[in-house]
Amino acid sequence: PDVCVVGLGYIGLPTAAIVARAGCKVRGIDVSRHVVDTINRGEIHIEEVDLDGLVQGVVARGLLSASTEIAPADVFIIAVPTPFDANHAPDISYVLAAGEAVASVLKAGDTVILESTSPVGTTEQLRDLIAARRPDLKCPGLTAETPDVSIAYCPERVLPGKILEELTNNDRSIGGITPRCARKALAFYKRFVRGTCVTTDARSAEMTKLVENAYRDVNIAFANELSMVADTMGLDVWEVIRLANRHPRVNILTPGPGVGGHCIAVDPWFIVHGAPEQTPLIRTARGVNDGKIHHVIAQAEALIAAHPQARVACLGLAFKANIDDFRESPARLVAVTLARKFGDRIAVVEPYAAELPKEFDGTAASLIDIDTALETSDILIVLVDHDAFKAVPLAERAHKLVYDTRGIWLDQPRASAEVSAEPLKL
Ligand code: SAJ
Repeated sequence: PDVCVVGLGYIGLPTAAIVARAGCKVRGIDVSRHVVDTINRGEIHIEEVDLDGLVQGVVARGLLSASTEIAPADVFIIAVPTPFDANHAPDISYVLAAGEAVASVLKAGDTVILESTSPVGTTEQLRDLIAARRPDLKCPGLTAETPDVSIAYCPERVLPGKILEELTNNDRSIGGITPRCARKALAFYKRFVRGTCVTTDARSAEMTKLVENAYRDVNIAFANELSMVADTMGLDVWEVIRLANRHPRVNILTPGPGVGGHCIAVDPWFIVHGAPEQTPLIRTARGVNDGKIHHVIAQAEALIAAHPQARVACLGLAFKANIDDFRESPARLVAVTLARKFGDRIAVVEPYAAELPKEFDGTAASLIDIDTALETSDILIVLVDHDAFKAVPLAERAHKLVYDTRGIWLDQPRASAEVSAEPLKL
């Protein structure tokens, strides 16, 4: 089939490239002229392992092209953002705008698949929109007769940094507006997915995606809460978790400076918004994870203030290890807050950055490499568990004061790891 992917971001572009590699002719649509031009040159506008070579190859073979204009196809995949507003209410306007565009070129026999993380009921809203725009087409769930088009929800569940691998190997949930829609979408995904594709209804598939990320958020919140309890009690949280995880049915996740990224800190709100009375746990977990950022800032500030002559290196800006994505990153928030408060005493080490992000403008903080940090800094604040940081041997940091929010240096002498501040109450 000819395929049209609407939205060429972190999900849409890798998906378009993989579908093209499977031999389909793919047209990618994006509102950004820059994105479209970049892809048509065989280049990419986002960083993801191995994506550059893949895109270059499928563009060169004429299998993938990009455009700002929608055109007829047999299968449409919608992969546009679903942000939330100031009240944590989901904003599905990009999905509906994409639906409008798709509706304008839809024909009998086509399949429309929504991949964007969406509140429960969005796929039905998409169907209603298509039905309203195209009264000439019979839409699924609205007619007793065989519908003209199929509409399904199939969430992506790939991990940034492993997108191409996970796009192919992960299992997929495919939720049809009707079982027939699910089977149509299933036949399409089977072309390029090696994992098991499980069919269900659209609403269950929508909820499944939200539940996966809320599950992770709640479990990270448990680890983060433990880390704050351990600070208060003067315990080493890493030791406690290591021992507890020896229990066959316990698997506590890793504390950190808070939860970043574009999914885990966002998607739980879609559930809370849909059922505010029933979600005290999910809401509280969000609060714990956001609160952890402020706990780390306060602990770091106290440590730095207690050593007025010390020079400080913040290790990492990315939202997690070994990627160059600094958006929605607790590490970045911690580092910029310290830079604003302590000025030129603060340096930042981020091997994935060529320069400090904009919000550091006006601060006296500098970007240095890890070797310089080890030579010139007295205090090291570990904010990201990049492999490059993990690899620093004890001999090079034993004499430093270390605040290790990620637990990457468990051999660090305890005395120097202690934060001299009073533990914080949140
Ligand atoms: N984190 C911790 N401790 C942990 C695990 C993670 O502090 O033990 C932090 C990370 O440092 C990061 C944040 O949580 O700041 C999220 O990182 P992540 O690696 O857990 O997840 P993401 O946001 O990169 O990708 C998630 C994945 N969802 C799940 O694992 C349930 C991915 O499969 C989804 O496709 C993706 O969200 C998405 O697009 O929804």
